[in-house]
Amino acid sequence: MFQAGLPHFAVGPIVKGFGRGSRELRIPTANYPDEVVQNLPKEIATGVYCGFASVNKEEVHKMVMSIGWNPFYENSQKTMETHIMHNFQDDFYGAELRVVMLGYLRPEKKFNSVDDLIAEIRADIDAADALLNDSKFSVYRTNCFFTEDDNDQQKSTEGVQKTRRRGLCNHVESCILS
Ligand code: ADP
Ligand code: RBF
Ligand code: MG
Repeated sequence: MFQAGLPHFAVGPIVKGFGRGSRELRIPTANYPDEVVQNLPKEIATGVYCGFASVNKEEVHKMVMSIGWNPFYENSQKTMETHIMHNFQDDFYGAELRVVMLGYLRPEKKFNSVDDLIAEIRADIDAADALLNDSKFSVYRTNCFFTEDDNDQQKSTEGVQKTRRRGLCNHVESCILS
């Protein structure tokens, strides 16, 4: 459960993938562009993670994330895709996705059928749902990383000091800031 490199914060825009998440699996995943994936520190292993996420600095939700080559589909490109545990009315391609990865759930697997893949992802979601209720994680859910404007933080020394005093914000890595 405890994994090198965690907690890990990432920020970036949501791009189009293969469109399989919603269509075939009924589990949509918001994909990061290659620049964010390439920016991951080496100690972040491929596999399935859980944590919190927000879209355009709105509400913070639980999330599960898959990092890797999706062995079931034999992708040639490494992806970093987040399923946000919330029912959204519409797509939000191009929006800013913020995530904090807090727990490592398992390595990526190759399954015999789509149904087996779906069942495993459903189990990941249930495990994440329970795990993230732990009070030790609430500090991340309410962290200023999800609410404060990075440009303001960079421009204003006072802002930087304020966020540092509250902690955690200075851990931001893997960022593509607009
Ligand atoms: P793609 O292959 O383009 O990533 P998906 O089928 O995985 O397509 O669908 C992902 C898209 O669905 C996201 O980019 C986002 O716009 C939308 N979406 C809607 N609800 C969710 C959700 N709960 N979690 C993640 N993405 C969602
Ligand atoms: N793909 C795999 O090939 N093997 C996996 O073990 C795997 N685990 C996943 C776990 C989660 C929580 C999520 C959201 C996705 C996972 N995927 C896995 C990726 C899945 O194949 C991918 O979301 C679809 O291909 C749509 O892009
Ligand atoms: Mg996707």
